[in-house]
Amino acid sequence: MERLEGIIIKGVGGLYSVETPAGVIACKARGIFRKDGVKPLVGDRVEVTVDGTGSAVSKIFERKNALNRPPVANIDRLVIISGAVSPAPGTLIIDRLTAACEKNGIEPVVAFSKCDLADVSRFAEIYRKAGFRSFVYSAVTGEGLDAFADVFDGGVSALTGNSGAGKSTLMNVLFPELQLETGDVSKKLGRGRHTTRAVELFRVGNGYIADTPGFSSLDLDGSGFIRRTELAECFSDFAPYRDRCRFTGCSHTAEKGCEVLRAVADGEICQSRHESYKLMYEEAKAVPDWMLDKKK
Ligand SMILES: Nc1nc2c(ncn2[C@@H]2O[C@H](COP(=O)(O)OP(=O)(O)OP(=O)(O)O)[C@@H](O)[C@H]2O)c(=O)[nH]1
Ligand SMILES: [Mg+2]
Ligand SMILES: [Zn+2]
Repeated sequence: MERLEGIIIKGVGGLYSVETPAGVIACKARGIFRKDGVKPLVGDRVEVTVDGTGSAVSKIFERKNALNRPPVANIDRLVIISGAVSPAPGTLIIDRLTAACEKNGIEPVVAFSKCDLADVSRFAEIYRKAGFRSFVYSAVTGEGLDAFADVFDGGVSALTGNSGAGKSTLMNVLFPELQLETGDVSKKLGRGRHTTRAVELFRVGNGYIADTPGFSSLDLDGSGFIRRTELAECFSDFAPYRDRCRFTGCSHTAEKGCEVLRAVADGEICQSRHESYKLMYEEAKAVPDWMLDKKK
C-alpha cells in the first residue's frame, strides 16, 4: 500500500483526478466522506491511498476555504466574469459572489468581457470604487487583456460567471495551450446549456486556475447564505462607516443616524452595492433562528 499527497484537479461522478508527484491518479473517494457529509472538492489537498484494489482519496487536509458556488476549495481569488451583453451584467449576482469571497478570505476580482459589443465601464467603476480589482476587456480585440497579467500570477484562482460570459475563452486567449471548449451564446437556449461541464484546475505559469461551468442567474438565489449579523462585514466598502452609526447594532438599512446610509446618499458608496446589501439582509432576516444553527 502506498500513500501519496496531491491536489484534486477534477471530479466527475464520484471519480477524482488527483495531481501527485507521481503523476495524475484517478481515484474514488472513501465512503467515509459521504457519511460525514463532506464532499471532496476541486482544489482540495488530499492523501491518496493506492493498493491492490485501486486508488482512493483517503484524507482531505484542512481547508483554507470552500465555496459551494462554484464548488472549489483553497482558492486565493475568484475572478467573476460578466458579459457586456446577453445577459447584461447583474450587480446583485456579482455582489453575492464578492460577499461570499469576503466571508471566506478570498480576493474577488471583477471583470467585464465583450467590451467590443457594449460599453460596460460604468460597471467596472462600481467595483473599482468598492475597492476591488475591476476591469473591462475583450477577448476578441484584445483590449484590456494586459490587466490580467498579474491576476493569475501565483496561487489558485477560479473563474465564475454566467454560462456564456466567456470564462473558457479568456483562459484560451491567455493560455493558448489549454485549448478549452467554448460555446456559441446563440446556441445556448434556456437553462442547462453549459459548454464547460465540470470544474477543472489547470496549472498555468506558477499558479493554478479553475475553469468552472457557468451558472444561470437563478442558480445563485439563496446560495452562499450569510447571516444578517455578518453581512455588513462582507461589504468591505462599508467598513469606513459601519462602526460610526448612531445606534450600535445598526442594520444599515433604514435607521436614523446611519453613516452607511449617509455615505450612500452622498455617493461615497455606490447605490447598487447598498441595494444588494438590503436585499441580502432581508433574505437573511427571513431565515428563522433555528435554521441558522444548521448553516455555517
Ligand atoms: N464579442 C465577444 N465574444 C466573446 C468574448 N469572450 C467570449 N466571447 C464569446 O462568448 C461565447 C461563450 O464563451 P465561453 O468561453 O464558452 O463562455 P463560458 O463562460 O466558458 O461558458 P460556460 O462554459 O457555458 O460556462 C463564445 O462564442 C465566445 O467566442 C469577448 O470578449 N467578446
Ligand atoms: Mg466554459
Ligand atoms: Zn448603520
